[in-house]
Amino acid sequence: MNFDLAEKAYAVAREQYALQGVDTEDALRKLKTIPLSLHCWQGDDVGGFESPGSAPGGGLAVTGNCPGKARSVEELRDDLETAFSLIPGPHRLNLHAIYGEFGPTPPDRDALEPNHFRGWVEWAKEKGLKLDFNSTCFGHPMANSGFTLSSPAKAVRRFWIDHVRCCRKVSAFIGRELKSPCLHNLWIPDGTKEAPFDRSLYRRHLRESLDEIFETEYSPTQTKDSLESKLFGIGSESYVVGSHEFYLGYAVARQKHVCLDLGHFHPTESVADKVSAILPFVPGLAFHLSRGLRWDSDHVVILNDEIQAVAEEIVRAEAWDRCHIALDYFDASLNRIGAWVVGARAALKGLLRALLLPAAKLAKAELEGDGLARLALREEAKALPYGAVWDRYCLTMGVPPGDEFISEIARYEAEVLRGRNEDAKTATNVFTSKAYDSGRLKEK
Ligand code: RNT
Ligand code: ZN
Repeated sequence: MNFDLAEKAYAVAREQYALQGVDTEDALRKLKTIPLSLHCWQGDDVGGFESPGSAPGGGLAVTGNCPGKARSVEELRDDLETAFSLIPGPHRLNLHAIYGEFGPTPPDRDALEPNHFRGWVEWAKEKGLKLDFNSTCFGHPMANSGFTLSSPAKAVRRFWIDHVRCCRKVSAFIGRELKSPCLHNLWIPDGTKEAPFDRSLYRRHLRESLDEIFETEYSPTQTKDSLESKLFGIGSESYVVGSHEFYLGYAVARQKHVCLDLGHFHPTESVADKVSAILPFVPGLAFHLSRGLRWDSDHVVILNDEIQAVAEEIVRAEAWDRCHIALDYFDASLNRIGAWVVGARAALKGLLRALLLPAAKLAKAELEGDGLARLALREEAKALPYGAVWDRYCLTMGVPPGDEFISEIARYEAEVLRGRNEDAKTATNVFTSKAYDSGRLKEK
């Protein structure tokens, strides 16, 4: 990058924005306080480290076979460090329960302990990162029936209730250690391919399971709970137990966070519009920024209208401590680290553009009922030189501006990823192999 040119471009942009009543320095100061929670599972196609060669299950599909996926916690951390070095701003990492350091004999999921995640906490302390956490209620024989917390089988419910209780304990431990509340998010795959006869049966079970899970209270300085709904999944096309309405009702009644995944609603439904509708009634919101192409396909986030609209609503809400922004997609057809970087930078650009809107002028037009000015101001704002402000942000944060990160990724691919031996990840999943104690499945 030509630094002289970048500086001149920023000086001009700053003046142009000032003419619109926007202080670019203010916008950058604000942006610097907004962390994105990067999803660890993009690094290894939602496999996890319970055993080599695990696949996600639960209707989640990862396509592509780009070489170099992380095969161990160490490799995943190396990849994350590379990604973080190319994304400006404060960082959080979103872990799933299957990413612990389990040793040669992993515990079953109902016996997870904070110790399994101590290594991540130490690493996070060293790198100045904060962590979030997710229960993993899929990719396990106890989820093979298509139900977990809502299962009619008591033993299955028991197993998953215990799993989620362990995960909340781990989350509280993480939050305490890192002195930053660790958001614990819960998504379950429960649902049916064909229409069930009794829809309320499963929802009753789910409500009771959640009530039992949340009996243990943790300080919100340590962990907060969020519940993630879904519209449909592969294998749950006709009925999803944890629908948006179900969790919205539950979250309002029990004061939990609602997690809005951009791929989990009807394609023409605006998730952005939900922000101001839900926020007054719950402690906070979580977002899974994603991109569904024709379905909940979890494509890499790009700066599209939807991301822009959600970013604008988050900025309007000014509820930074109540809005947790995470990424959720998985693409194995591209360099996985590059996929993290492109998506995170797109989300940050959306937030920056939202912070750079001529807010005072727009608010005035709205209050005066001047619909044309409101429309025109938004349209013209699209042509303002936010790219120069973005480059400035990257440079001041010590991260490559513009497209310079592409060569950094290429270098890492040549030096590190190409050397990873794919064959090393061929063993069977201990939990899907015959070694799993099938007696547990039969208990009623
Ligand atoms: C699934 C949900 C969920 C998962 C992750 C891996 O549809 O979006 O958030 O993507 O937990
Ligand atoms: Zn999600």
